Amino acid sequence: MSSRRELANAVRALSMDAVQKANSGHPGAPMGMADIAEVLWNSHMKYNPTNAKWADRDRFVLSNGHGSMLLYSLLHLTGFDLSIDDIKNFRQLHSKTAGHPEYGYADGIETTTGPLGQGITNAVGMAIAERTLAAQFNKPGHEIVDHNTFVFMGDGCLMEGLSHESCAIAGTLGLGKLIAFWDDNDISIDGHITDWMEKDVGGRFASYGWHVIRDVDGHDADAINAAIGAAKAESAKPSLICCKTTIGFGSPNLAGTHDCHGAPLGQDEIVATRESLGWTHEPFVIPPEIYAGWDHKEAGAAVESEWQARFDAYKAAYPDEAAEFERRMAGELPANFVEEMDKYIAKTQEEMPNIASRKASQNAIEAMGPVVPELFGGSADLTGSNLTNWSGSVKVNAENAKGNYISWGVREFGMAHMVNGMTLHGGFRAYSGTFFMFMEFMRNALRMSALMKINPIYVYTHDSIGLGEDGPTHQPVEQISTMRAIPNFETWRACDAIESAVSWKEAMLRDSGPTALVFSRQGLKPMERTPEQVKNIEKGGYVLKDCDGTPDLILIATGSEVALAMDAAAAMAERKVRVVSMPSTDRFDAQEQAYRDSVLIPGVKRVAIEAGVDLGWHKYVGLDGAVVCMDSFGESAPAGKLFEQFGFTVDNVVATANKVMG
Ligand SMILES: Cc1ncc(C[n+]2csc(CCOP(=O)(O)OP(=O)(O)O)c2C)c(N)n1
Ligand SMILES: [Mg+2]
Repeated sequence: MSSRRELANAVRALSMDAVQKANSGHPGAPMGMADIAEVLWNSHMKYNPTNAKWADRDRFVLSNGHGSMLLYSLLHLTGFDLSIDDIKNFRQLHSKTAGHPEYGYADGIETTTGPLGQGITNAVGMAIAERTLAAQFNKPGHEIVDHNTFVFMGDGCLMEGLSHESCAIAGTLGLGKLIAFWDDNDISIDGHITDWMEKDVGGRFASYGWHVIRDVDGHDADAINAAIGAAKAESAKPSLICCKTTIGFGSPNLAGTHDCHGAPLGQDEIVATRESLGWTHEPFVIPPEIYAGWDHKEAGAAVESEWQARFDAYKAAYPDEAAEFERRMAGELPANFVEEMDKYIAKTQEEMPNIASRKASQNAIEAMGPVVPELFGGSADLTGSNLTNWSGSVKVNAENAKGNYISWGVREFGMAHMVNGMTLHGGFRAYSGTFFMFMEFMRNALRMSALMKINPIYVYTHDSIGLGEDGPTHQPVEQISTMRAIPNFETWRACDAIESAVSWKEAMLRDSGPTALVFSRQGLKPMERTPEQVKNIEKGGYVLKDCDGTPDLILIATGSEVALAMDAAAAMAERKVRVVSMPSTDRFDAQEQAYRDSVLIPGVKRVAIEAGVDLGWHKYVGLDGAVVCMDSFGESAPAGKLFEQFGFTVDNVVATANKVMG
């Protein structure tokens, strides 16, 4: 039988050889963490390589995503669908083995990592999801949800502010099944970290309320094994296992230095490393006894079938709950969702409430709540302003896991990446909430959810200068345009309660990308619509008010500026003016050309109105059109005064329109 060290050396060899072949990549971390990974994956972790998506598997997150070859080696060796050719294709176009682990590229990759601090934060979200799903579904004697979340992270993840946000709340919540390993190797890219790393990581985590296991030799399998055992035994606190390691372990001349962090070792050093490790096999050749030592297919199938038997017993005793569990883990909405939402939308159009769209958003959540039990909300300490809660909201906290709402604290970036983690875990449709301005704190989480094709919902209230007196620090100006620039990201800015309800419905129906719902602080006048117009809202842009014959001008507006466009059109009664409401340019762009041409008739002059920068609007108005917009930051004043000050008036729109029409 191969020794643990020999098994770990297979990871080292694959990692250094793949990086060498690609002539790029990061051999240091995989070689340094190989012994830890070997103990975890061979002796502790619960997973089935032939069914990577098994619901009750332990989750594994490589937060130091630059060490991707570590994960690829583990997936290959244990028997996931990742061949030796995939390993040889490391970092090549269309390979499963991208530079950093990419979610959806290969079985067993639980999240895309690379931006440091993000993986650990996703992992906290996964652990929150596990805990709450267990509380919602487990019954006495039937533990169908019961798994750990394991995270590897380096010094870089710990230096990132993001890790403070998520690890602090993980401690507060007492996430006992979260177990993180710190690759304490004293090295980051600039060299030895003494000059820039905090001195007492263990103390920091202890202060968060974590169970800290210090001074574990990350190259001593017995010590690692004991530490994991101790971590699993602690159920009231998350555990941090501080593993002292040597980066590039095995490389005689480069181990322990930053030179092996992110560059191939070089042919000569690889030869020397083979010798020092006693690894005599050719590159990409793994002897059968090593494969046998790693192969987890049989053990994985056994552990899953043991769970399946438990699930079958649960299903027999609680058939409805079992069906709900299966539906939720499959990410399918309840069968009556669309019907219920359409009823709610029709009712809202009938009642035409004159309310802020943030209130309309809350009303939509209230309508969805009883229908969609997987809805999980939260806000970064602005619940009363974001109106992200509803009458059925039950708070999740340290004492109570069986809820559907969380106060994330003042942690926007952490919130967004924890929500991503919950989404990746499965079983929840999770949404976050904050002031729109603070999307800036969250930007990389938005981007990562779009990149991963997952569907969290971002609720952003206080959408423009319309928020008034809080002033320019809180008034978004350029945010909506930059959000529209993110590929595979959908942004909605509703003009009234009806569009708000539709935007929620569309966000919920989206299954391969995230959605931001942008809402106002101030009241918005409801618009009259025919049923056909109500139906067209989901197309992202539609004719809200038309004229007879070909228009002289099309006014395009979003959000609070739609009412202004309507007033301006009324003031130009002598001209033929069409008003287009455009709650989502992303969605409108996805419509067929014929529909888009029917709304924005080719050749007709256009003016767009939005209380944000003009970036992106010339695509719709052309070079002979105009945009009534912001070209500076806002000011602190009542909203009405600000709209006047910045030109969002009927007079200015009419003057601009007249100039365009000539
Ligand atoms: C947010 C972010 N900033 C910077 C980087 C670039 N980067 C990749 S690895 C790394 C150093 C990480 O140090 P550590 O986690 O200790 O990794 P080790 O060198 O020990 O493998 C940096 C700065 C990144 N990937 N993400
Ligand atoms: Mg390091």
